[in-house]
Amino acid sequence: MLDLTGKNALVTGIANHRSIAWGIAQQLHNAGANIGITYLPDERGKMEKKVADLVEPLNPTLFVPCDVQNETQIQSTFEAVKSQWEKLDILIHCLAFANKDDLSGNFSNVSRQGFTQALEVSTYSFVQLAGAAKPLMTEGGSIVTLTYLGGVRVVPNYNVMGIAKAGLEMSVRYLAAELGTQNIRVNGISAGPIRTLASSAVGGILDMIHHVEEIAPLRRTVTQTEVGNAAAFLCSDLASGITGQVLYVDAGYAIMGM
Ligand code: NAD
Ligand code: 0WE
Repeated sequence: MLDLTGKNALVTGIANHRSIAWGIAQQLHNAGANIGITYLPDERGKMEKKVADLVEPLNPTLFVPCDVQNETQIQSTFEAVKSQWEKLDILIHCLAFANKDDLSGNFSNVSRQGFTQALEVSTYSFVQLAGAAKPLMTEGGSIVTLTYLGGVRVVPNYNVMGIAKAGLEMSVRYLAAELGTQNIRVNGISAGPIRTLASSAVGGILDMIHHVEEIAPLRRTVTQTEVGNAAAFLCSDLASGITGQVLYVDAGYAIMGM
């Protein structure tokens, strides 16, 4: 059975009740994991309050700010893990960012700054968090990141995020090869489009969702809970032989050719 009791799980990327990371955190909690949460802080502390209220039912034993563009915050996040938990078992990387202007129009118009920022926040952060988790996963572990089809095929307007996700999926493989010797598994989940804070800011997301509902074998999109269940599986002993993979949780959409 899927059992995560005794496992310490650090979850990044919760912004609100629609976040994929929220679906994942709930399913890890349901499977018995001890939960730690990181959030992206803002000046007024609004995010801290919002996320704290949301995650309260999961009784998190760690709740720390972590802007992945801030070296100090990444360091203190893993210092907190070390001092309060001693060991880490599960790391969920569930965040991405690109300038809104870079998610429409011609890809070749992307600026150096926009390209760099998208890859720093969405791709490099994964490598960095995995590297920081490595010495704390003393009993082995499981690392999961969230990716999208736009990283392997052209999805109109996904643009620079597609390049970031391609790098992310290749990072899954290089990290899996490196961390495998410590029995740390590294996998990605490629989720179908879901209405979240990030995706709702994208023009035409509802049309994309309706397209998936017509074409996908299951004739629907997926939910945060379904992604959360797949993540819980990948983090459990049921997936002990699986590493370096990208698992599609997309109602089958990506298999279709016509
Ligand atoms: P979301 O807006 O709920 O989550 C994005 C998170 O990224 C937020 O919590 C935000 O605070 C965080 N973030 C942004 N910049 C950050 C920074 N500098 N430091 C720390 N955190 C930062 O949206 P979501 O759709 O749940 O996105 C989560 C992940 O799922 C992303 O990697 C996204 O690419 C991926 N994904 C989303 C979909 C979809 O359709 N929604 C599909 C496939 C994959
Ligand atoms: O990965 C994502 C969302 C990524 C994202 C979204 C935003 C919107 C607001 C990253 N950065 C930002 N920055 C903002 O300012 N998805 C998989 C959802 C998504 O985004 C798209 C999609 C889909 C699907 C963008 C264009 C086309 C399709």
